[in-house]
Amino acid sequence: MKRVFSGVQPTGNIHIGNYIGAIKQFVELQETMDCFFCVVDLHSITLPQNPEELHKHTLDVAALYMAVGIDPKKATIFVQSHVPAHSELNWLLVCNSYMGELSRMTQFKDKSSGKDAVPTGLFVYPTLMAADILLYDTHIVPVGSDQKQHLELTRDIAIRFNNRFGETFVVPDVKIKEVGARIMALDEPTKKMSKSAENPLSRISLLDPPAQIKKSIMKSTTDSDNEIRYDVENKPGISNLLTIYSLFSGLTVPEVEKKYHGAGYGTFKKDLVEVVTDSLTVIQDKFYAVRESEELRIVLKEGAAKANEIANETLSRAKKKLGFVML
Ligand code: AQP
Repeated sequence: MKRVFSGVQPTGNIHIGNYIGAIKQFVELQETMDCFFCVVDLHSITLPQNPEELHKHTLDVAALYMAVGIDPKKATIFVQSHVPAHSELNWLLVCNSYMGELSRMTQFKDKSSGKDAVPTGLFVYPTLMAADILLYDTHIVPVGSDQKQHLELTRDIAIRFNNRFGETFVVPDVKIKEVGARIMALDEPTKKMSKSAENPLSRISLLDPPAQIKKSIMKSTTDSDNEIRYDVENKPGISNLLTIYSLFSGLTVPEVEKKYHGAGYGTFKKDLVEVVTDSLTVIQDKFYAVRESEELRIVLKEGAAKANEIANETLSRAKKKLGFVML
């Protein structure tokens, strides 16, 4: 059976971009593949985090995994810092990667730009991500398009290690959705929607109350010609909203365009509020039930045990290949 690995950082509340671009695929993949879904808390501290919020968001992301339909009987849900092999393999990979290739990562350039003091962790974020993926002999990594470059680097690192030390790692393939792989910010639709963007109206979080969802959508930036037509280059705002409508309603983008032919942006946005709110209310009801339950900690404990077992085997394999003495 093919193995799947993916993760989400507990850097804030999961937004509909994370959901549509990545997590919705997790739910589908768990039916046919051996899936590992991780809350990547070690990644999140590559930029400063408030400890109380980090703690809360870590449990929130795990509960949201379950609320959107990831079934712990079918998939393994765990927290990255509960599996020490991630940090250890990261070091082995840091020593088998180059400053040049890491400096070329656009996420590093974006997140470090304008900062006087750039955390070293931000620079080696991609080797930690490679460690996450390679530890589980992963075949497929479902992610949004912003992670494509990191995946390519993971493949390069795995191939290089295998060539130098002999077959050690499975070389993974990336899985990016055709529609929804890059949901844009509502206030600035040429930038991607992000958990850590300053303006809360730039995103819709899965836990936003209906009034907040309404405010974000009704205030979203659109052009002035009032024609509901998908055209990313000339009409990025309305095209982004059409994508969101399509993915929440199950209609294709052309079907949505047809439905709203001749209608104004106001009508379309009002209906979009309803479509998104209806879906998120169902998720939120499940979330609050799971978040309060004892089940969540049990799932994370069992997930960590299973993840540790597999990760430790791969780590030992890599250490032996490097020539470390094993007892
Ligand atoms: N806007 C997006 N559209 C589609 N997919 C997205 N993803 C992120 N943003 C979008 C995908 O969601 C998964 C989890 O992302 P992450 O937690 O690893 O963090 P990120 O990619 O850095 O995204 P954020 O939400 O913008 O977080 P911050 O603000 O902390 O940097 C990944 O598969 C990602 O591709």
